[in-house]
Order: sequence, then structure tokens, then C-alpha cells
Amino acid sequence: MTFLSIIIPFKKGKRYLKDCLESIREQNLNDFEIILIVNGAVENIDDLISEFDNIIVKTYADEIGVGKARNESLEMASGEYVYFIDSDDYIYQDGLSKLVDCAKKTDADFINGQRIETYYIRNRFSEEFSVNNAKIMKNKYSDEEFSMHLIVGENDNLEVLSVLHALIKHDVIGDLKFDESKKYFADYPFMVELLGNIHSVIGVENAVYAKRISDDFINLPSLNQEIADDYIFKSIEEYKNAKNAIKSDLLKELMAQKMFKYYYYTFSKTNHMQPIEALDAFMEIADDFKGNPIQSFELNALKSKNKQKTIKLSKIRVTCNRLLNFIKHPQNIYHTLYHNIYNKRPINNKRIMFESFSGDFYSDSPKYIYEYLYKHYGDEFEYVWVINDKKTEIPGNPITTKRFSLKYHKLMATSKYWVVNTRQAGRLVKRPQQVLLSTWHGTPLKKLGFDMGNIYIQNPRTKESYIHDSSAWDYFISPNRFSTEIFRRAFAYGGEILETGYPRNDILFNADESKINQIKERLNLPDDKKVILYAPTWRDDDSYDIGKVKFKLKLDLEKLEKAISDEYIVLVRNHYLITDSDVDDYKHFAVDVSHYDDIAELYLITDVLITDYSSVFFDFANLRRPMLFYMYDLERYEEELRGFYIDIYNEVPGPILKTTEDVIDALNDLDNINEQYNERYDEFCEKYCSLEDGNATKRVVEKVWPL
Ligand code: C2G
Repeated sequence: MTFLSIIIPFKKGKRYLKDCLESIREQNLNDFEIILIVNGAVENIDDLISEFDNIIVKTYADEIGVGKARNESLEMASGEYVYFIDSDDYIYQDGLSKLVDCAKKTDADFINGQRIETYYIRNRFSEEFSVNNAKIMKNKYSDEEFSMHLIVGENDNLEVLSVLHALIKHDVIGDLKFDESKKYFADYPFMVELLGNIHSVIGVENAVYAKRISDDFINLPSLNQEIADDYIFKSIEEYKNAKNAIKSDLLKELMAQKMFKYYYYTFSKTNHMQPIEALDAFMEIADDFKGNPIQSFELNALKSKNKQKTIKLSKIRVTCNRLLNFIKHPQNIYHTLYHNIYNKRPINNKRIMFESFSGDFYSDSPKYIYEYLYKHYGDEFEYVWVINDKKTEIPGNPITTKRFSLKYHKLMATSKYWVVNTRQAGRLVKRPQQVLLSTWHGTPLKKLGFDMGNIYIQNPRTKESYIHDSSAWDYFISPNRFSTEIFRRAFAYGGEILETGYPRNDILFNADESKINQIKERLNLPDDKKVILYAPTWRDDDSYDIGKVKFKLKLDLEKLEKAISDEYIVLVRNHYLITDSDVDDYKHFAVDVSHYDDIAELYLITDVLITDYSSVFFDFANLRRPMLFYMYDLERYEEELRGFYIDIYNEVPGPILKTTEDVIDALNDLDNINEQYNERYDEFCEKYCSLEDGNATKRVVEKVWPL
């Protein structure tokens, strides 16, 4: 007999299943089998499965549901113990092996670990996770009590009974079956009966099961993200059934506490009592709830089924919480004013707001659209620039405002047009009469939006916010046909795309000698040196807090200086997201130009570009000057961080280099490289730059502001 059978129903989400299986492998268990029920799946997972010897796979062409999949698995399972895990979840280090050790020592019927909900992929979860977060103070409880706490869990959701994260003795399960007719809460009746059969229960501290909240609620929603209309009603119904059947008073109390917690912190707060009929359903079970003295007024109203009073008291509570929040964060005051007052004011049909890289630069396509409008339409419009540094020089004297200031909120609410080049500020909601022109900021090389696999970046909810953004766009600029298709899919955007080329690249065709000299002078660059621009992109795994991304320079400037400083100087340009970098002025050889507003101006004075996975090379290619690709971490970037849309190895118009020495050799061999990549450069420009001709801005303006 095998000691342990691990049961996994799988429908979709291969990348999640990969995390799941790998987390099981890393438990270093012996004497176990995995039973994988492939339940109407379309993805090919043969390569994942082939890595395991002890996996039994049963495939159903059509979806059979989780209940049936688990029942089938139970019939096949030969283990003394059974462990259920969902294919989109994973186990933290030792999360299962700790349970197995405990089972071997105690022979208990039910050994429970802890569940933590997370948006993070496994690598990131393990990096972030500190054991202290996981601690439920076991000392306060007996083993049995502790295990009950673990069954119900601490999360603020409607799930009060679950078979997950426990080792269950197979004998105790006996002939018990999951109800195959239930889509949601199928665990409840199973657990209720199971708990009736169990004699010994143990909870194990810090044996963590990571319950994944999908980072892609469109393509890979988890069951509770599907949120059917009747989800709350079903949950309350199942709760009532379970409560009547369960014997343990403690478990009943914990279940009731969890239902109350959901009512108090989610339903009445986030959902604003919607649907209102659910309030009746909560009232029916309210006698089970216990609250603290502050909660007692509202709870009494709920218990006495006084609907109006309950709603009133909850509104007062929510308003008081908001007020407290206001006092702490002035941003919230601005935000409320924005929604409740400014957004009701008339719209100024002649006002246009411009924003580039969140107000950090006067640059990119918004800059060129603004300058064109100012030149051709002059005072016909009122222009506003969102700019965080007051000292930034902007021609034409537009109104300026700092991003997220009170003035910014006022202006955003009442301007007819927004011209923005990144994702817009999440909490602002465009009014129906307003027009949003999204210029975006680059030809997609690295995977974007819904095309991204695992989200490594700090905020794993990014994908959700793409929908918020793209649903507000009225126009979206695309630099070429190749990008148009990707943008539509990656941002789930069905609106108008202006396939015009990038306004920001017009200057590459139109700048004259005096403009170039002006830029050189501004940067105080010597006349006798050629210019290298090193402009790498950011790394998703180098973000260490929201909005904070560090960059470790991997180009050895000292070596570079020794080798080429007679001929060149280097401009080092950090990506705009980098807030913490070790790039400093390196003597006279390297200049940090990260704060220079407009990278297009830097392209103009550049003789050789060195970059990596940044979209800068699609723009720079318009100048037809040499490019080197310093991709020291290519495999990791491609496989783990993002993945690419183009065939990097065969499409980029220059050599891929892995070390500073390679870069030096390439710089010393530029004539040959130019010749070698000549044809590829032509093909590249044909595919990605053919719309660029110095008139993209005109095309955009004529579309959005026709005369
Ligand atoms: N950029 C810059 N300096 C760098 C890197 C980028 O000024 N060192 C600017 C360029 O205008 C570039 C834009 O920021 O085109 C976008 O940068 P990417 O490196 O391509 O990365 P990201 O911001 O993640 O955008 O569709 C494009 C993608 O969204 C990529």
C-alpha cells in the first residue's frame, strides 16, 4: 500500500499546474502517488507529466466537474492517506511533508495545515513569504481546536469548510462521495460527514497551502472568481445545512464568525449590500453571529431583522471609516471631491490634458501631439500638462499640475481630452463625454497584458487593471500592423486603433543640424567623441516595493572606458520605472542621462545604441544607425520573466552579446557588423518602421481633432 495519494483535478492553466506539481516534487516525499484527473482540458501537458514517475493520469475529453473528478480519484487512490490539492494552487516548502511526518508519528485521522490566499506565483510567494505571517497562535488552543481554526481559515471569504490542505485517512473517507451536482461548495456535505467519522484531529503549524487567486480573472478564473449571482445565497444555504449537521460547537462558532466577517467587511462594505435580497439571507443566520461592543448596534438590528436600521447603521459605519481614512490620507479627500463634486461640473470642451510617464517627463508622443496642436491650433485649445517637476521647461506656457494634486483632480474631471502615454491612474474614471487618446509607449517586444504568463511584478493584480484602462480608451495609437493585433488581444481592447506610426518618432525625420547641436550643448558633450547610448529596460523581478524598481548595472564601465574612451563617450539611460540604480556619472566617460526628458532627442545625437529588451530599438531603427543587444540574461528574461513576441535570435538588427568584452569587441568591429546585419536591418525596418515618415503626429491630430 502507498502511504499517500495526492489528488489533483485539472481543467486549465498549465502554468499554474506546473507550479503545483513542482511544489509537490520539492516536498521530497517518498511513497506517494499523484492522481491527476484531466477534466476536459485543451492544453497539452504531456511534458509536465513526463517529469513524474508516480503519476496516474485519467483524461476526460469533456468537463466532468470537480466533484466527479475527485470521486473518480478516490476510487483509484491506493494511499493510506489522501491529500486534495487544486491544480491552480501550490504548497509552500515542507507544507505537505510536515503533515506527512505528523501522520507517521501520530496515525491521526485528519491532519490539517494552513491555507494562505495569494496572487503571487510560487517563486515570488516563496521570496516574499515570511513564516511569521503564517503563524496562528497554536499555544492558545488544543490540537483539536487548532485544527478547527485551520479548517475554517482566516480569509475574508464565504468558504467556511474545505477539504483542502489536510491529510485525511483513506479508511475514514470510506465510501463517502462528493456531491457531483454541485459546482460551488461541493466540499461542504463531504466535510460534514467526514468530520462525523473522524476520531483524531491534529493541526500542524506553518504547513502552508497557497490558495491562488488567479492573476488572470479573464482567462483563468478560479471558481470563486467566477462569482455567480447566487454565490452568496448558495453559501448561506450550505452554511445552514452544515451547521445543522455538525456536532462540534467550536466549529459551528468559527463558521458563524467567518460568515459574520464576510457580512461585515465585504458584503456591507465593499458590495454595499448588493444584492439587497442577500441581506435577508444574512438576517436569517444572524442569531449565530457574535460581535464586539462596537459591532453590537448593527448586529442587533441585523438579528431583529430590521432592514432599514441595519442599512442605516452600516452606512454610518462605512462613512465613519472613510472619514478616518481621509484624515490619514489627503489623497482620499481629493478622490472623493473628484467623484462627487468635480465630476459633476461642466466639461470644458476646449481643454486638453497631457501626461507622459506619469508626469515624470515632458516627452514621448504626448509632447509631439501637444506641440503640433499648439503650433496649428494655438489658443483655440486650453492646454494642461501633468508634470511633477515644476522647473520643467515646456514651450507655450501651458497650465501645469502635479499628478494627484487637488488641481490635477479638478482638471482631470473637467477636461474634454486626456492624452496619456502609459496606463492611466487607476482611481480616475473617465466620464462618458470625455475623450481619452492613449498613445502608449512602444512596439511590444516583451509580452504584455493578458498575453503575459505569470506576473512577477509587485502588484499581481495588474491584469485586472488592464480592463479598467482599455475600456476607457477612445483611441489607441499603434506604430505598425504587427503591434495593432497584439494590443487588441493583450489589452482586450475593441475600440479604435490609430495605426499611424508614433508621433514621438517624427523628430527623427524632421530634426535639423541646429537642433542636434542644441541637444549636445545642453548635455555639455565634447565635439570630438562619438556617442554610445546605453538604454536597457527594467526587470520585473527587480521591483522591491510598489512603484520601486532597482537596476544593477551589468555593463562594466571601467573596462569599457579603458577600451574605447579615446573614441567614445557613453550616455547611460535608465528606464523610467527605475527609482534605485547604481548608475552614477562615471568620470567624464559615462554620463547619467536618466533624467533627460525626451529619449528621442538622445537618439538624434547617438552613433551606436546598446540596449536589451527595451522597445527603444524599434524607434532608434528609424535612424538606421548601428545597434548592439547586450542581453546578458536573455534565457531568464525569455523563459521566466516575460517571453517575447518576436524571434529575438533571428530578427533583431544587430548582434546579441553576453559580456562587456563582447560589447567591446563589437564596438571595435562595427563596420563588419553593419555589413553583416544590413539585410536584416532592412527587413526589420520594413516590418516595424514602415509607417514612420515624420508625419505621424499630423495623422493622429487630424483624426482626433478634425478641422
Ligand atoms: N525608455 C527610456 N529609457 C530606457 C528605456 C525605455 O526612455 N532606458 C522609454 C522609451 O521611450 C521606450 C519606453 O520607455 O520606448 C518603454 O520602455 P520599454 O523598455 O520598452 O519597457 P516598458 O515600459 O515595459 O514598455 O509596448 C511596449 C511595452 O509596454 C514596454
